Amino acid sequence: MNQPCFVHAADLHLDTPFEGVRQDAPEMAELLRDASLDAFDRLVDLTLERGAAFLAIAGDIYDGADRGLRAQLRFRDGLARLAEAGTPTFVVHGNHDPVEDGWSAIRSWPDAVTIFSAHEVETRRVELGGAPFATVHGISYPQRAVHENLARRFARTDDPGLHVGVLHCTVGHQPEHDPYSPCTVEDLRATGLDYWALGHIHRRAVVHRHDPWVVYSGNTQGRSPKPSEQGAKGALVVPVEQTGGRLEPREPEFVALDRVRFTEVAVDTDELTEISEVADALATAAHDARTGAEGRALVLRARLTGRGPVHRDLARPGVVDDLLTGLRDQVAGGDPPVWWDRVRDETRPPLDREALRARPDVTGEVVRLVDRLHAEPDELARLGGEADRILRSLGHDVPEGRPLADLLGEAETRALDALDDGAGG
Ligand SMILES: [Mn+2]
Repeated sequence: MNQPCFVHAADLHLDTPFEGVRQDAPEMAELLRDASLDAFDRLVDLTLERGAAFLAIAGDIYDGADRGLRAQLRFRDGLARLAEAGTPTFVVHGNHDPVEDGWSAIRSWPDAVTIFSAHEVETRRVELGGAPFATVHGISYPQRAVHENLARRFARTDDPGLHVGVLHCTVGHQPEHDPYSPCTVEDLRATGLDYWALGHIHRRAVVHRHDPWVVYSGNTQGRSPKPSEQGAKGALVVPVEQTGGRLEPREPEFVALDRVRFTEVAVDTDELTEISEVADALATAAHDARTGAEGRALVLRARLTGRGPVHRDLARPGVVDDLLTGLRDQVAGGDPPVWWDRVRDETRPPLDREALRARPDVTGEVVRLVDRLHAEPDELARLGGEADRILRSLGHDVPEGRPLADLLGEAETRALDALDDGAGG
């Protein structure tokens, strides 16, 4: 028998239009058109395979308030499939699909489906094997912009079992997302609930462990090549254990459900002397990304960093575009498809230390200090020991087995990069 568990997902964004992926990759465009819906079907499969007690979906089911019919029917069919197996689903709406702004083609849902209202927090009880298992609490967004701290409306009831909150909200400072329904971990803890199944932030994160668990499952399918949409996307299976007569959630298990994966690779060009080596390094990175994606289609972005001789070549007109075209040709016709979205050149000119040393400013001071330390190994060793002590006291790992002179060189490069005002060759 499976361990008792429930499934937490959010931000399905069904029928998402996938901004930022261009028209000139027809195979990829076709895959992307169905990717969010396929990920949802896989979510239903996962819930059934694990024999989960219920599925909680924390908002942004649809990408836009107009909610395409195709997405609505697919969603209903999936929840009906769960209902037939006796598995309840709990759904809240978020800022992308608020209750009052949206058009709903579906007027009746199976009994096992709860779409939480936008008026007040509602609670539903779930049984497992005839015994009380959980109470699920939730509230939807009435309209897009919700500035009220909805977490404050939740409170644990006397019902036995696990108490799970389903909410679309912003915990703490989240610069990449609109701060809808802002709250703190303390607000969530004060409710007395055991697990917060949250949505809105697309990057998966366990914000707080135990009493309560505060967790963003992230979205089920990446939507664009930007950072919060990169990497594996899917849902969380949350195991539940009985300890001392009490049911408690355990560390959630992530299961990837995405069909198309957005990945960024970074290539450091410091040691490269020719453009052909840059192309080779990118091809290798693509190969590795493909292996890591386990049979999924890939949308790739590359970032070129470092200060090497190829900087000058990359800066010539048309070179980066040609590099991109060459990469696209290499992966054309692959199955599963791979699409290079962009190559960004962030390389900088090699540093001219002689010129920098002569400068009267902080940049010059950094170079002179590094030279002094290289000339005085005892002083360097003393500083190295001091740095180790500070790192340890802050709970950081101390790099081992690397000569201090190497570390000093790296520190200099970082400092000079940070101070860079166009200095260099
Ligand atoms: Mn969302």
